[in-house]
Amino acid sequence: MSINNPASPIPTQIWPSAFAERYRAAGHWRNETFGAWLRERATSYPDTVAVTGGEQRWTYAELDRRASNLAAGFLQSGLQRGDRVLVHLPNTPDFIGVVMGLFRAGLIPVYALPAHRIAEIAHFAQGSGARAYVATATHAGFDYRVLAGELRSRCPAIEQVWISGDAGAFTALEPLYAVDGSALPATVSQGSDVAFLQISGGSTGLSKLIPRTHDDYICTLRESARICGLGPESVFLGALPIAHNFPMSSPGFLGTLYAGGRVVLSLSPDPQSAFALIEREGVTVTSLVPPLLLQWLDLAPTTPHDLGSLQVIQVGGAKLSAEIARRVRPVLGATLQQVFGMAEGLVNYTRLDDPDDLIIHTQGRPISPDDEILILDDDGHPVAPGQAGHLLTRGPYTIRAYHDNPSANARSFTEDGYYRTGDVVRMTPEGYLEVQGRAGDHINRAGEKISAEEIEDHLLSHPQVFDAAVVSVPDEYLGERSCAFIIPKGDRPRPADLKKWIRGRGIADFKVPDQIVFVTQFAATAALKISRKALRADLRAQLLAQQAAATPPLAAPLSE
Ligand code: AMP
Ligand code: DBH
Repeated sequence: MSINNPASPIPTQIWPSAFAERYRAAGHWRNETFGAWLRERATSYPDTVAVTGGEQRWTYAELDRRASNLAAGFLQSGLQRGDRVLVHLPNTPDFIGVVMGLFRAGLIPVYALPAHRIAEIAHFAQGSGARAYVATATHAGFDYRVLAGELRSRCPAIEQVWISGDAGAFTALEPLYAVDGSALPATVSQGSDVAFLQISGGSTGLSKLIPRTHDDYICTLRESARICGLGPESVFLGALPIAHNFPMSSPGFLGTLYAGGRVVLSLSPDPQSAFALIEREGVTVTSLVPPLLLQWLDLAPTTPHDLGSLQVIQVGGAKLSAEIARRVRPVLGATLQQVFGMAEGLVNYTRLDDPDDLIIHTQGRPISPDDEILILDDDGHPVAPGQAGHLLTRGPYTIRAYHDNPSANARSFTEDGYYRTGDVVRMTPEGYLEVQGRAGDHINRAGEKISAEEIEDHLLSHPQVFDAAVVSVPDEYLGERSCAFIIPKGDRPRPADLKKWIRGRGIADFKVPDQIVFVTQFAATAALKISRKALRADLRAQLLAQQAAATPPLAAPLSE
């Protein structure tokens, strides 16, 4: 085990023994591991294509061999079982090769989105105690080698950097595929070991790290694949970034591989790229966020591509309106499946054979009968049936704790182990959930969650910002967009300069405020003791009222 960063413990995820015994007895946890099931699939159908991306096509046998070789290469470099490795790759076969290689070696991937920049990556590196970073050379106009250089100087604990493509000053990933890993065992892990660290969208402050075990994640993959009807004939298109929990596991690319199907990867989610792949590869299922679905619905009627192979379109990550949901079958010729999930665990699906009413109006019901659901009022009492309240949950694939984060754990989990999702839901008489909104202060921008607090902290470090409050504003296309209210200090910065400056802090582009409104004061702060939460709610309400009245800006605006 690594002694490189003794401050960051090896991740664990522990359920009380009575629960663990129950989940094993019920067959949710079967002591399966990623390394073992990949080997099993590769033995059962070696020549079936597992992964396609760009011009590459890897069979199950090839994926298994590549995973072993990478595992051997990673271990030869000095990494040891339990070490954390940041994975910062777009939708390429390398993503899947690398994570399968890490699993086989008992190394722990830490997932990052291609949109993440140095601020997020350094945070993940420090929080996880990672010793290595794997990235692509360039993607969507961004050079990850520059980021790698900054990361090495900020986080000396990162000893290894592997780059897919032209490695520049770093080590190339490609030669690791040629290391002979045939002597490695299929797995060195137990089902109860942590397989990887997923990241939360960050409802308060910076993203938190989510340790998921082989047992719990394979439980969600297996059941998700069953609920979505996946099998060896299924062809899943990864159009959203596959580091996201949704296209990774609900059932996503991992659930597809678990079911023996084929994964097709698109570097871009835009309909032009995706439609061509659907036709070429005979895609049967894919997962989208609502704004992307809108684009697909817009372009499908005139596309020259044949989309006839599509059977299921899953939509999740943010609330889908019933009006748009209704258009899926007539326009795309596929069954809509709503998916309401979270990287912490709980996933709800509408079932493929549900009546239209449930598919269009609800966000589904939990995967497992052992998913426990509480819907509570503000005082912590169960609401009357059908009323809206705070959703809390625990179950066989919902975590009991974040990695190394006592204060977040104290906030996010009850004493008896329920996860406070932050979502406000109501339950229909059929036991389906309708998402009403949320209690927390994040912005759900097209499925990407942005913490108001994280962005406020960035803004507050600008010399011309006296105070800042970031709120969500309804947006016809994105679902929500972000608006930063700013009280300037001295000369007021230009909104465009402020946006440029905040981008320069090295954060993901989707977190840069969409709108900036300058005000002379926050009216609500007159009460002094008002919480940030109340302040944000107040500013948001003012903005909405003003938009509704279509009158000029707020109480004391300076400019927009
Ligand atoms: P995260 O914890 O970052 O994985 O984000 C999960 C959150 O995304 C949930 O708690 C919800 O707030 C939101 N979410 C996911 N799917 C849906 C959906 N289908 N409808 C509404 N909100 C959703
Ligand atoms: O938004 C999410 O995080 C999400 C949505 C749908 C998720 O994690 C999932 C399904 O598993």
